[in-house]
Amino acid sequence: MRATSVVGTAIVATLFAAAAFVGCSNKHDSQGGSGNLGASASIRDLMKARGLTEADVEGALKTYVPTGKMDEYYIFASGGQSGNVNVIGVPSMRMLKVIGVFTPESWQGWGFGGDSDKILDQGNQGTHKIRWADMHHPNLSETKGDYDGQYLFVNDKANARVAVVDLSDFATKQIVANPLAASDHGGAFVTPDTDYVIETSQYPAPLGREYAPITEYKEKYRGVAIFWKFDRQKGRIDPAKSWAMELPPYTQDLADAGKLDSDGWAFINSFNTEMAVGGTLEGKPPIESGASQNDMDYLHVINWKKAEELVNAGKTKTIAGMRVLPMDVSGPEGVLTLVGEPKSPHGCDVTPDGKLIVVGGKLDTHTTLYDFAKMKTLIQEKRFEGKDAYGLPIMSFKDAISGQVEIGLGPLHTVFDDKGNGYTSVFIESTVAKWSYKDLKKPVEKLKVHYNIGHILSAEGDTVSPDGKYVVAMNKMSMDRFLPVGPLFPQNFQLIDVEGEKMRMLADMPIANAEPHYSQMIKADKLKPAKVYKPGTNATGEIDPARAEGGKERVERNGTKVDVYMTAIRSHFTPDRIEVDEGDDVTIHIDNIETAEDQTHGFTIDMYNVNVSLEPGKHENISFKADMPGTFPMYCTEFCSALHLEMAGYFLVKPKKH
Ligand code: K7E
Ligand code: CUA
Repeated sequence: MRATSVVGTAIVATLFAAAAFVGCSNKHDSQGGSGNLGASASIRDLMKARGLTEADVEGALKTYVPTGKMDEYYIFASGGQSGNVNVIGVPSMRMLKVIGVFTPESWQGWGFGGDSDKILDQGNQGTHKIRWADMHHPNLSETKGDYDGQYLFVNDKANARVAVVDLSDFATKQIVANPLAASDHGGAFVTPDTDYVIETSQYPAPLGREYAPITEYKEKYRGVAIFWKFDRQKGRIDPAKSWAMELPPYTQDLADAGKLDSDGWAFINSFNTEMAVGGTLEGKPPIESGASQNDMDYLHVINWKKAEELVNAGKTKTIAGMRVLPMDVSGPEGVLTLVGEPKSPHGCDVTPDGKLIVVGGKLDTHTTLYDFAKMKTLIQEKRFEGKDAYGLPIMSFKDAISGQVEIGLGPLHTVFDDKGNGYTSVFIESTVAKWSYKDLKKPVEKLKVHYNIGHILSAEGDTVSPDGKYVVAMNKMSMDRFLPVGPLFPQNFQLIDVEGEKMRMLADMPIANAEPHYSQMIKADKLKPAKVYKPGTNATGEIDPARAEGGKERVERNGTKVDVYMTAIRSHFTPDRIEVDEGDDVTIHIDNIETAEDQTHGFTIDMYNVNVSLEPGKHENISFKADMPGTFPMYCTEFCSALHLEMAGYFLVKPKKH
């Protein structure tokens, strides 16, 4: 149970005083609100009636954002298996948007016949058209180690892909498909100036996704880290300038880029250095137990600046079209070095000063703090205690760390505030542990969460200058927190106030569409989203050469190819009738020619699986074969005006004579 803090009591006391002063009456509540509570309801009566404690009222006061006021922060949350990004306001914990990324999202018309299909197709793997993702780690673009509010990068663990979201319109602009690995996890982490977006594999497999029997695991299976080069001018990843590093077939897990002192370096932890491959049907132990034999797994310490030089010097081999720096180069060159980490680690988080790497051990009760300066010296002086099976040098664990902090049962991820504190999610205990990475003592405080916290995030937490203020516990379970909705429960984000001496639980937010993994929180005033598009803007952000303009609408026919140039404006489409022959290849080039903000139209052709969202100025190219003869209404799917229902027309497909 929560104790009421001194701060909380003070706030509530002030509130009561204020209520007494105005008599807490609703004399001018004609705008609604608490009208039905009666003119004489005092705050205390209200609390009593609703069964609220003073701590509850404090939480409400600290998170309520009245109509007309805005939140202070955005959260960009992984949408887990939904494959899309959830955008949430803080402190209100209100959902602001779902950004369609890897998965069709029909309100935005993401993946229903318009140009977004081409972006989704960039993420196809092999012969498979992939339309879902297991999104884990969103990362905001950085300049000098601070979020700059320009781009968001996300990874797909299930199909090894990375996407680029442009925060000028909150829309996905690019998906890159990893050509080397079939799954990833350590991504999408950015370097301090967003030169690179790092994506590291999870489950080892032959690079380039070749077949190799599982009995050849040690020889042929590999891990990999891709350094996707980001072209800030274009706002796109440049695959041609990207490269990769071959890693041993240990199951690489989380990663983080160094900053400040450790800029130019990256860190990836791993589990299953036993290289267990399962075989439960043949009576062998499952991967889960085989992977927990050794006392130590390996943290991979990568000097990516130097790796980049070696890549540019041509020390690579090419696999599946990508330059790959092999281990027999990176090991001896001091570019890839290992150091032990306690059993089955999970989180890997660099402190804001870049001096320490905090690793949480799922099966250990500690977080371990690796000292970057010590490791750098060990690598420079080639002071190693041995080599692994792949010839990679191993540093002594004792010499590489500055200490360990006894956290509790199942520490996973750690985030930071502005005062030198780390906040670690403790999975098995279901707590947030607050401790100081300056003095490495036991946690000063633990706060219960409900339940099974996975990731944790803090305000501007991955920057060189975190804000403190808020931490959010991202809980896997929500038993007894929300109205029951059947056996699949929502997940639970819990907003925690970390400004004062003690952590205070402020609010719960059910996440109804996914199991989120990581999220980041950015100060809202760093973003400058557009309110309307420049006329003719397509899904890639360019002015489309095929844009339709008012007065120039037309239908062009060339054999069986039909191009329709169409505009949408309250409350009609021009043209509003299209007649084609069965089998024609139809492209509708459609523009919303509105210029006023929030005047969105939608466009669908019934039964043709076509739906696009046309925000003001937006252009879409919709291509399909008119393979189904008949009479199909087409209409605007957004209630845009009083005559919205009249914003309609017909798409007629004349049957072929057989
Ligand atoms: Cu769920 Cu970051 Cu993929 Cu931990 S990971 S919880
Ligand atoms: Cu346009 Cu409804």
